[in-house]
Amino acid sequence: MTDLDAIRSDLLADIAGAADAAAIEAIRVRALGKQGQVTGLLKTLGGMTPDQRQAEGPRIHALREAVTAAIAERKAAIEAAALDGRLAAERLDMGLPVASAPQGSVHPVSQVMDELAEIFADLGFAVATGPEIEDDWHNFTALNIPETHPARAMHDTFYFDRTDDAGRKMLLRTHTSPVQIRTMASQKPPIRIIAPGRTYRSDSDATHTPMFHQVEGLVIDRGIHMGHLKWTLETFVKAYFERDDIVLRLRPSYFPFTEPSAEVDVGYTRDKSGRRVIGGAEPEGWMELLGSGMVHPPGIAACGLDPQEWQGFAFGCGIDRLAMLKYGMDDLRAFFDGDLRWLRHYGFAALDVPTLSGGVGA
Ligand code: 2U9
Repeated sequence: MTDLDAIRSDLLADIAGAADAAAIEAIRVRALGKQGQVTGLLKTLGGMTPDQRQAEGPRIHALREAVTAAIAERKAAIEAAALDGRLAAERLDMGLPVASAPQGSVHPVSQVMDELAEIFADLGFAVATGPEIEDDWHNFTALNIPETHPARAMHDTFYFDRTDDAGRKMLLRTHTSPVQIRTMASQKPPIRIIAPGRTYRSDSDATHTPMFHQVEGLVIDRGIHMGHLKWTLETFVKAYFERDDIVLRLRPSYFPFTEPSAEVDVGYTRDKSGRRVIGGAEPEGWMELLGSGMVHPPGIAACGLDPQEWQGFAFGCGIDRLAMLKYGMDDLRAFFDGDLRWLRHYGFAALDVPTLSGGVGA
């Protein structure tokens, strides 16, 4: 065996035996570094005669290539083994059962609020919020509700026994309308918002609770008329009840903040067992669902807008009632009792896709 053959087999054996990245790097420096063994051999070529160089050159270069290739191969094998080791050690078993069953459920009111936000987002409405502790100017005066209105009475509204810095009486908001007042005062039209949230009135029986949930909507834009109001409500009710054969009936009504105003009824039919079902092209009766109207022009002017240029419509309804009609609960009070059996029955899993029957026995 020549010297070169001996050097080659020693180096290749060392490379094959290298256990980790540091060992392989040490061999690379020893063989191919500036002072390395193979580099030294390459340097000897310069001092050789042309004949010697012709004979030795290819052999030394072949040695360098063999050592370089063996180092690269061993290095890749060491890195792959290290990665395999890490993958095995750090393995996450995604199929492992969770330590316990998922806890809790989404309350139907939260579910319906999500549905409302989604339906109205598709129609270009943003969700607006405001304080639940209000002053009587935002809750009543700005909405054209006079001092003598019964809703302002102590036995209908929860007042605090203090006033705010401007001397206004503080109260728990009786509707979400103050959110619309605040939005009109702080945003330039066009405005398209819904205001869902908690509201409070001194009321308590099977269909009224002191705290309940409302959603109100407001659109302010140029050229708005009752056709926009009717189309928007029809589109909403169809999307919410997930059927196209919905017939709405608008009845003249009165609200201090809208003129003209209309109660909106939805047509119902009956199923085989005689239960009322919302929808059907030929209604057998009507259920009151929403209040609505064109925003009273003086109200638009009070928010600093020219009512000749800007018009609007508004609507409102109870979220709890919407939930009851869609998901079949019959006692409003149970919504707020915190009874786990009720919540398990009517609640929704966090990732549930809302459907007509999703809340029942889900
Ligand atoms: C502004 C202008 C107009 C909001 C409206 C209703 C009709 C309505 C209640 C009925 C019973 C909800 O469930 S309920 O408590 N609401 O019928 N709300 S129009 O109109 C507004 C609000 C704000 C500035």
